[in-house]
Amino acid sequence: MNVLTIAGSDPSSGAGIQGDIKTFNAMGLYGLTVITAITSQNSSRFFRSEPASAAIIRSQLRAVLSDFRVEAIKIGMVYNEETIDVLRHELAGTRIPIVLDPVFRATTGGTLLQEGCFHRFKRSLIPLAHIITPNVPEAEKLSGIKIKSMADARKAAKKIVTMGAKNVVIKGGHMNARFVTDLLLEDNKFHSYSLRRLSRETHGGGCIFSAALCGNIAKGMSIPEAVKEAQKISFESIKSSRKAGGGFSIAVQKDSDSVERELAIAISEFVSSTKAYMHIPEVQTNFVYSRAGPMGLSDILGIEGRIVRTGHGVLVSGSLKYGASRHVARALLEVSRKFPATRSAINIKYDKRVIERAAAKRLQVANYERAFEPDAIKKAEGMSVSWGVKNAIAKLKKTPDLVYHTGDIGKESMIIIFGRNPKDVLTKFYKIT
Ligand code: PXL
Repeated sequence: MNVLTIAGSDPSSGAGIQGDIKTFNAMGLYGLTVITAITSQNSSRFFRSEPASAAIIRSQLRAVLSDFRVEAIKIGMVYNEETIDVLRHELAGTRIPIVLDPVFRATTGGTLLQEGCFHRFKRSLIPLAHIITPNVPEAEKLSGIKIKSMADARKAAKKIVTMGAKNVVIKGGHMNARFVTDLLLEDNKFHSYSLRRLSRETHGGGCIFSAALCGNIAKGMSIPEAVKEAQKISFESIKSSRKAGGGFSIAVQKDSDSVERELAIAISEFVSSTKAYMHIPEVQTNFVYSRAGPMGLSDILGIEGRIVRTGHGVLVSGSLKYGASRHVARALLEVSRKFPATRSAINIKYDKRVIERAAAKRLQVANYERAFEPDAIKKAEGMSVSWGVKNAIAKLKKTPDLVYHTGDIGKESMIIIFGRNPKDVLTKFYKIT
């Protein structure tokens, strides 16, 4: 899954482009970049910055957007008028959700947005934002409201929405309280999320929040869920910040759960494959990956939703959750009971040629007949797959690569591909399709 950050270069690698790439990487996302400016700073001082020209910014944007499918965009440092105009011009009307991080000053004091273009920033960029992520001083500057309480923050959030941002989250890090409370205004409803305050000031924490939010939106989370998870990610990275230089500690992104990362990477590869759409069944596709030694469905990560066919393409509808898949996960659970190294699976449309190719490539193929399924099993919700797969693999000595059935009245025929991990499953998918 691809995401794009449009931001400034930070040579200390805590914030800006470099920080965002690290955040995206840690989340299992592929991060594209458009550099708007080069700053010169370290962990204690901000020296200077130079903007990139409008022409090279425009060209970078067109280069990435004409080639990669981008699921979400983050905008950070824009610095000057020319950049604002290019972004406005190139991104107006895009359907890609934009997370706008209104950064005006660096942690170490440098200017990230020239004073003279504040109004242009408001007028041109805020209306592009699917969500805008100011901290308290930024929200005060945008709204003109002094924020001393949650009531003030609510007023400021409402004011910012009237400027054209669809949603707004005001980060509570700069308010003095034992807890940091982020306030979200989504669809006219307020939500707040609190975490214990950490007693350290870091460089990069704000960038991690907006990049993680962008990544979560790309993964299909709802706005409230994406904000809550982004708060957790930035909390964890501030907690594990390191004093890499002589000044501020630098926030360190913690790798997401490797099960989640590997599955997210494989799903994005699958949906980018030009032939995926031909193999999506009527009931659509799920792709699952289990923790080692699963005890039940809650140990199996899958898409809460499906990979769906859209004409000659596919897209992921829904985000990754443990326990989200019932059908493919139950099949995997059955196989992993007997063959514990098998931890991932995907279901695809039944096609006789696929089975023949799998056999020709000497893959281990097993099948069952749904017509032979006992009535008691048919009646018990969700038991059919377990029964079928268990029967199909009962006599196998080697772990199955594919299990299929040819359907029954009202039951679509189906192939499930199994593997050690999502990459292994994809390799088999390519081999046989
Ligand atoms: O965190 C805001 C930010 C964004 N972009 C760049 C920065 C900073 C903070 O220092 O340097 C380039």
